[in-house]
Amino acid sequence: GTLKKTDNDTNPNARTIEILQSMCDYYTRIGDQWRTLAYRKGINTLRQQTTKITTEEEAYRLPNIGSRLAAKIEEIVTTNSLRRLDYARDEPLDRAFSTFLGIYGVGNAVAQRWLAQGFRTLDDLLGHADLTTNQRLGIDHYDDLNTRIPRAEVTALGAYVTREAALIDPSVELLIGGSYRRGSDSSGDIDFIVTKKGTTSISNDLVTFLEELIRVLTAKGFLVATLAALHSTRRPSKDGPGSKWHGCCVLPPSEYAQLGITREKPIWRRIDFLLVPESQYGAALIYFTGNDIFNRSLRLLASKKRMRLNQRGLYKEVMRGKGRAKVTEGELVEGRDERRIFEILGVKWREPCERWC
Ligand code: DTP
Repeated sequence: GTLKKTDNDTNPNARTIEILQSMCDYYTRIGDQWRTLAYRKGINTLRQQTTKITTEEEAYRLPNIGSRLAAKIEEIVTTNSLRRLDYARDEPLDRAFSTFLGIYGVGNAVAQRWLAQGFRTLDDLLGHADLTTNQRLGIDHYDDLNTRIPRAEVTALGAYVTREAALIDPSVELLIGGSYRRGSDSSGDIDFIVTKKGTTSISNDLVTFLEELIRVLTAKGFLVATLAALHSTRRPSKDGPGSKWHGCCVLPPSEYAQLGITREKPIWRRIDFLLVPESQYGAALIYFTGNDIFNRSLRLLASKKRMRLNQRGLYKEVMRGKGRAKVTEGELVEGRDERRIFEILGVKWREPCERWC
């Protein structure tokens, strides 16, 4: 049977998960990767339970839940809160830090620097800090860009883009990856994976297609901001220059109405386009479907089999040269076919909706 994540609203452990998630977010903010991972695994276990876990003993018997996490689960159920979280929240610096991390493109280093400079609120930043164009945009649209996108809206945004794309070049294929492909009822952003049959590299016609799509969607008022332009990569990366575009989009008001949503003004949504040659499509699908923990476990599995998995393909490690000139190189085994990559790795196929961990 398929193991599908239960929806947040119907999960008997929803409240426990919500509080543990806040704790997990806190550990992410302070850069504690080990605890972040432990919490995420525990949360994932709780999501799969069909009954409410109320005691420490019950929790401890589940996979990926250790004694300390089990104790916290009982504390949450009996007190409806977690003391540790209340302490973390009461730190004014932590509050400011997490606010700053909510700004698009802002990471630990920038957020820390602003704290050290004495800034505590978004208004402080707007008034004094030396902001990049993107940071300013991230502050101006802070609430929008921190709101998850309901699945129905992702579907509508996707249909809008696909319709325009087909008018430009019907042979180009577009697919929405990320949490949407995993069946999530909401997504943080929209990740379009764009490919064309027969391509073995990011060919000129793929790039020309995307340039034209962006031009048309901008002219129609659908795309409202560019965060990373197609040719902004300073150093050509391995996927070649001009392989991705990041920006913001809004759904036309008439489309909102069709979804049965009335909205004063449209909400800005984050949207990405990634160009992928067909020869790498399978590996790219795996990578951009995630989730990130599932990706990490597949990569670890590959390395145990002396292979390497990245967003371009599955590679076999081969030794070349002799003596001191000996080097390991990757030889492409499979890139095109998602199922084949699972097969070669020797793992059972998992539908996107089964890739939560
Ligand atoms: P969300 O609903 O929050 O958007 P998501 O779509 O899973 O969740 P992203 O849009 O940030 O998350 O990223 C899309 C996919 O890209 C993700 O599911 C897995 C992959 N990915 C992103 N970052 C990493 C990473 N650091 N390691 C491995 N895979 C990653």
